[in-house]
Amino acid sequence: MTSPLFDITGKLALVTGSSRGLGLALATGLAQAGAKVVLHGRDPQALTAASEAVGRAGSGEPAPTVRFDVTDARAVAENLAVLVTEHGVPDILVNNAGIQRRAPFNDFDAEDWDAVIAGNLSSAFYVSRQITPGMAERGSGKVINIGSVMSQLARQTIAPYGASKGGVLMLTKGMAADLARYNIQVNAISPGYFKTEMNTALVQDAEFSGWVSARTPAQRWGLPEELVGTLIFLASDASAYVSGQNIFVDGGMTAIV
Ligand code: GCO
Repeated sequence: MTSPLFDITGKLALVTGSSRGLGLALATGLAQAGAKVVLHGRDPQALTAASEAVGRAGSGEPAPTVRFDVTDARAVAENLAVLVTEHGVPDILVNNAGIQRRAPFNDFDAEDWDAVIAGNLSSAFYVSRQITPGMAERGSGKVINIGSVMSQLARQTIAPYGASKGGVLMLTKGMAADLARYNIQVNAISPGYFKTEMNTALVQDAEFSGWVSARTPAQRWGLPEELVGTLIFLASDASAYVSGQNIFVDGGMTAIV
């Protein structure tokens, strides 16, 4: 018997970057919990497949989709205005969209930096800024920003990514500071190492995969569906007095040296 505190039946959710990877797993979990999930992506084929898969996981009907570049503030504003007109103001916003670029620091150029900051940090600002005023007007809302163990840790070749994910945690706290008074809770989930497309090269690298298992107390990569429980907590009334917080879902990685 699930406590009604965790009930998100009928809630409207928007998950950015949900045509594949962690975003698709998060969207599927919300649909399985009874939410009406709007999917977002840029690849029309991936989005169509995701719409059908999430539909099967939830209501049976293909999930609604929106397609725009989260790094283009105007496109975000225009497309989310249409979403709100068609579906209403989301109850749950998951800022998941993000990219990864890996290179030694001295090999990054301004374009790489700008792309990673825009894709991982500015995108969360652009999308939230279009949705939270409507949440404030309604007097309720849940924003979950997706951080990373790299919000707190660093490793070679991903300095821009870590900077962007560190910014996501401080954006989370800043949004919580301004929005909690409107009964909008803003929190973050920070995944550890998960087997997703973004990490395919790492999973296939036996040495790196061995390092992940040795560095993680759970001694394994995470499975995308293992993020869903934390998401439902932060997306439901169970977290009504939780704001500005970050939860690492990382098999214990950030708890140890
Ligand atoms: C990397 C990985 C990591 C993790 C992600 C977990 O290159 O080390 O992409 O960044 O997958 O950050 O949250």
